Amino acid sequence: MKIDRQKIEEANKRSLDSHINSYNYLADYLTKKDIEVDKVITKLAEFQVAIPSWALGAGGTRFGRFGFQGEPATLEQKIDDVGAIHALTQTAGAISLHIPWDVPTDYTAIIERAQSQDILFDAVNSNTFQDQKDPAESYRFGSLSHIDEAVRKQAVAHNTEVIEIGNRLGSKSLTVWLADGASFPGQTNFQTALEQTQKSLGEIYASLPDDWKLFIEYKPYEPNFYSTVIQDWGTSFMLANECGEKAYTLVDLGHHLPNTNIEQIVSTLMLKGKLGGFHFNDSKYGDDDLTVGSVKPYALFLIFNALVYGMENNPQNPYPAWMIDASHNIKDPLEDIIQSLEAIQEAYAKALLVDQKALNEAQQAHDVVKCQEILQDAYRTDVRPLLEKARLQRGGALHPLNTYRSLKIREQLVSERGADSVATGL
Ligand code: PSV
Ligand code: MN
Repeated sequence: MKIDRQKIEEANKRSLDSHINSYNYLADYLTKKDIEVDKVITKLAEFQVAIPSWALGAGGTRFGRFGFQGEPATLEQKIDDVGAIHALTQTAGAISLHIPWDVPTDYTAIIERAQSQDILFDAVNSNTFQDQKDPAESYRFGSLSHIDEAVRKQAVAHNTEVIEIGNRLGSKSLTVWLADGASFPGQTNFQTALEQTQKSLGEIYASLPDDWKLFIEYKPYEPNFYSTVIQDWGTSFMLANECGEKAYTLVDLGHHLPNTNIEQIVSTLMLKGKLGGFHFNDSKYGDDDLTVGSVKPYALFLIFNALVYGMENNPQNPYPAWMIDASHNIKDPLEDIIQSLEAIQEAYAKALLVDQKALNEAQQAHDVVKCQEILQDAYRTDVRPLLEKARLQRGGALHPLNTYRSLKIREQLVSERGADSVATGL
């Protein structure tokens, strides 16, 4: 199912006047504050976030899963779902595949399908946290960190295969999220596990094409509940440094213990040129995988403030690969992703409004009150008309969620795919 551009335009017409009024008002207000509104719009229009192939169906918990009607059952359908989100939001121009859930059968057809919907293939993700059918070796007690060489070899070979698959699709990066760890004290030797992991990552790194990047994700707990081998950004950073210059840390917002100062982590990594990838979501307690911005929008803004500063001041850091990594237990997954994209763009837009020069001056003067005022002045601005303008310029919907509903996209998906179609993946 492809969304007809004309239908989006028709829907836009209904709220165009109100958009023009609010945009003109805001643009005037910002211009008087010496903000170059056109530049902000261009940055927003260029900002693209990859959608993970595993987030297009309903997620679940260890207590069960409530399916959502019309889920994409094939890779083709997953690409179409991302295509639909992108047509509306103009912010989701890439898909991130998980192997072996998403191995293409016909590469040419898959590439064409993605291209026709303006979708690129972002980072490919390996999976050594599950055993596949009749595996030669089991990952029950780890993969890249395993004490048994045969298991490590299998896990390394899988990652190498993922790179090959990604290469055929035009991906340029591999993300390794390692679930390895221990569920009980004494279960593993921390030092051995770390050393084996370093060695395995080095072997994967050796088969990385020259123009590829390796993203090393960290997570403090789950599925192991006592320890994980790559538990925090410091461990990831250390491993990335030991691998080489094409290896980077990947920050997933949900992979921090409560109240961690993520914006400071982002700043440190960008200063060191090692922030490679970024996964968006939100949480109240842990890796809750909630809609971006639904619980802590101010924290998201502060993180974006650090990201914007890094993108403007740290040429040593590559442009990060952005991805949403959320799970939708009760919402329509596509609606949830649209909400997340809106929250991301909103936080980004607000961060772009921060008067960096004035902030620096206030910092130099130790004017703590002013520093806070400057940040909050940007945060309190209603930037939605800027987002609308950026979408409009690219042919997207003024109001993606409303348009998704008024065009009855979910209903169409259900009638095409059936009510009981189930997405592969998490
Ligand atoms: C598990 O926490 C997780 O959400 C990681 O964040 C990965 O990025 C993703 O699964 C897919 O492997
Ligand atoms: Mn993640």
